[in-house]
Amino acid sequence: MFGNPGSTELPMLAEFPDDFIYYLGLQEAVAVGMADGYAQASGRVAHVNLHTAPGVGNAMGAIFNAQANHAPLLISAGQQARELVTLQANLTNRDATRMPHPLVKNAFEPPRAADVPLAFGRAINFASLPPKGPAFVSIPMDDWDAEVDDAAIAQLLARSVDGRAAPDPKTVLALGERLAAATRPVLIAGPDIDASGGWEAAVALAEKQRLPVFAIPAPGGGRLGFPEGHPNFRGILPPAIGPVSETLAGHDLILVVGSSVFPYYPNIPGPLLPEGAALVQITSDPDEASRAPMGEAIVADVALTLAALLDACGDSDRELPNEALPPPAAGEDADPVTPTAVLNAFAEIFPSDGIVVVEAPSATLALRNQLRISAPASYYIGAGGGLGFGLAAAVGVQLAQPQRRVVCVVGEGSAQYAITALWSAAAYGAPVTFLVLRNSEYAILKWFSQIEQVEGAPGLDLPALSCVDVAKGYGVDAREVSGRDEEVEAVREALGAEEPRLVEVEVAPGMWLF
Ligand SMILES: Cc1ncc(C[n+]2csc(CCOP(=O)(O)OP(=O)(O)O)c2C)c(N)n1
Repeated sequence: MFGNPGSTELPMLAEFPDDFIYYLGLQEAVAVGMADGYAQASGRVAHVNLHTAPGVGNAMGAIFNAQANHAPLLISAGQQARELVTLQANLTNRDATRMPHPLVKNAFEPPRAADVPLAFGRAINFASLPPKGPAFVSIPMDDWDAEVDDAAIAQLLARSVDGRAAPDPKTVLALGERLAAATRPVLIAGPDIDASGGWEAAVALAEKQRLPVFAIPAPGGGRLGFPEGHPNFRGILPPAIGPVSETLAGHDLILVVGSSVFPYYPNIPGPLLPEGAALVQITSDPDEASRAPMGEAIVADVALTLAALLDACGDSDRELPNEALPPPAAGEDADPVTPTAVLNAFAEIFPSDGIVVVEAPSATLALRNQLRISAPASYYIGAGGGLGFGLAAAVGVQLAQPQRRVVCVVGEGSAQYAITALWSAAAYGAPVTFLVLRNSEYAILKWFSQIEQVEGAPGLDLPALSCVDVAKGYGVDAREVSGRDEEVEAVREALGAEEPRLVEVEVAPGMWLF
């Protein structure tokens, strides 16, 4: 259980069982962010417990991220005692189930104390059924004294729900035939390929049908859906309508798997699809299918659909039209060092089974291009774009995957939104390496200013902001380094440590695409 407690939650935490661990987040955004990372990296529902109205309020940005990430979370929150709710005693959440809307799949406050276990079971099932996401239960603090029916609890504990839906075989056969008959089909790989366990099937399909593969638009986007060092991989789609259809020009069948169509960001208008192209989306999320502005959709489990599609089409002798991506650039020799050079050096020492959690907006594309991560469950970025995911999720991912090393690559601006996650990393011995890229500005917002033709916006510079002393205050060993060589030495040492470490590198300002 992740959480931050208050008086309304103490009765729930009484006689906390030995076979549970409580991971304290010093602010609710951190508690939810850790739970999000843990849920995604473990594939299981994570429980996060929040403090009545103000705790839920603090957590809202992180709940927004968890929803975008399709992270299965049971979110519980305390509530005033039932007999004091109507007179609205202090800390009453006056509309507890409305507050987390529209960010949760279901929000509920049981009408009777005896229904609390059933309400928990219901929320857990909501969270884990597709599309996975957060579900919320509010519990009046005096409910924990109520007697429950042991037989009913035994029934609840014995339950399981499985929501993996197989696609209609006829639809898959027809798609297989269309794929084989297409002249220049292309695969667009989204985050639910990885989350559904469809990574190998996606690779096998691309190889069998000789499909060039693009990743869905970034920055943002969530997990990777395809190995980025694979010869079929062609790069990352740009994040706007016009540029996406320009990039996909010449393709006659666009197969989008495990994603919305598309996670666009800046408003750069243009045709939704290139001339002569058809689009088919495979998603387990009816909402993603419903809101797509073009194309057809199959709503079913992504991994099951990929496996069925693989069976439905034969080997193609189609030529792969383009060369594989060029090797990554090393980056300029500059002072301060460029993010490209920092990430190029990092790629040399990044362990083959390492995991990266990213929240470095102006350097995300450089990171992708330098690392070309090619293993499943190895890359996490907030799909929603709300800052505060990075540090907290990195701790949660590390707790879920103790045998792998987690590196959190983070901008010094982004780090502030969940900075107290450093304390949780130290307190629970999560040996995350935090690699802070300090450029003393909100670089991506300066880049956006150009796109949006905004001049003179205030609040885009971050002078004298360093994470090193702050990290020490939270119990994390931290050092500032300068240049490639010092960075490599410090990160290598951090990767060998048994506790969290923070390495901050001063980098050149600006936006870095490679
Ligand atoms: C909760 C939240 N608040 C504000 C923003 C807007 N925002 C997007 S990127 C960014 C700057 C991040 O700064 P930093 O981590 O230093 O990265 P850089 O852009 O310099 O690479 C901000 C403030 C956001 N995405 N989420």
